[in-house]
Amino acid sequence: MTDSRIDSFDLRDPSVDPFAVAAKAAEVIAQRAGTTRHDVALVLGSGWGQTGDLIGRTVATIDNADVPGFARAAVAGHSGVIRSVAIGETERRALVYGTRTHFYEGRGIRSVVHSIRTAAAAGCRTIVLTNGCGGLNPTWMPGTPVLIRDHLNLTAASPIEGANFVDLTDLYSARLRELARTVDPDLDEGVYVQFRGPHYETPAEVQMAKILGGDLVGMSTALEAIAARQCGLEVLGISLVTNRAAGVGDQPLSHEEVLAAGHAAAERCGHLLAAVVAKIEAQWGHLPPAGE
Ligand code: 8IG
Repeated sequence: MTDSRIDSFDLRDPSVDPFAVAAKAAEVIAQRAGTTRHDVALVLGSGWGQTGDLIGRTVATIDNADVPGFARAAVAGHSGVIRSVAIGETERRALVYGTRTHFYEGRGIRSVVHSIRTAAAAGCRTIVLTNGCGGLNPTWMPGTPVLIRDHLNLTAASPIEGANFVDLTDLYSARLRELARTVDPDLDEGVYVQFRGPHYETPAEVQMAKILGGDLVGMSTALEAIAARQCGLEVLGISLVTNRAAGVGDQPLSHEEVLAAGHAAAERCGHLLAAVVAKIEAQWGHLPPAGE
């Protein structure tokens, strides 16, 4: 970032360093939340909106619009706020994003991953990426949470700029998937396929995803996970199958169905997220608490 741009937080300006904007965003969040560090971040996707409340007590609610680089919510069912949540009865904090920017919104890929970079700048070591998606496995009823084991990024884009050859071999932490299974042993896992959207797939595209090794189709998480790995965050990805992917069931797809599946699954997903965050926190017991 050049001196003349030091006060510019416009992520679309190529002379602006997106990591500097993330650092500034983390500064604002720290100020509003009254803590210099958050430990774990969560991105709540379609169907996961209510689950944040179960993680702990909300200490601060921050409007996206007040934080450098963040945009307002664009999708119904998402709230445009960031919350700082005290994890259980501990001193540690979770940074909970109630919304995300999708690649299909056309605000640029830096905007898509800004929340991830901000989480890393805020001190987080772990990020839980959730989403609503279509399921290819017909035994996954709408409302079934599935762990992401790996992904296929079909957006033809990357959030990483320049010659940074980031290793994605173990992008979705096997350790965190195991941890999630100690909470909910019935959790299945699968390969998440990110399409650009915003239209859903054709049945032929869903078949293509299946032949390529995919199990879940969505529009968000792969690009965020790549950015998270570049920042050194450990990633847990959890999809909520809100609908059968096009052509897998005999129903047409609708956003209303997505919201209904989210409501139906709220209890299982809320308990899952809260217990996973508590267990992540517990394993850090020997480390200094946030702020030290
Ligand atoms: I919710 O069936 C949700 N998001 N690409 N396909 C894609 N994204 C989705 C779907 C789906 N359902």
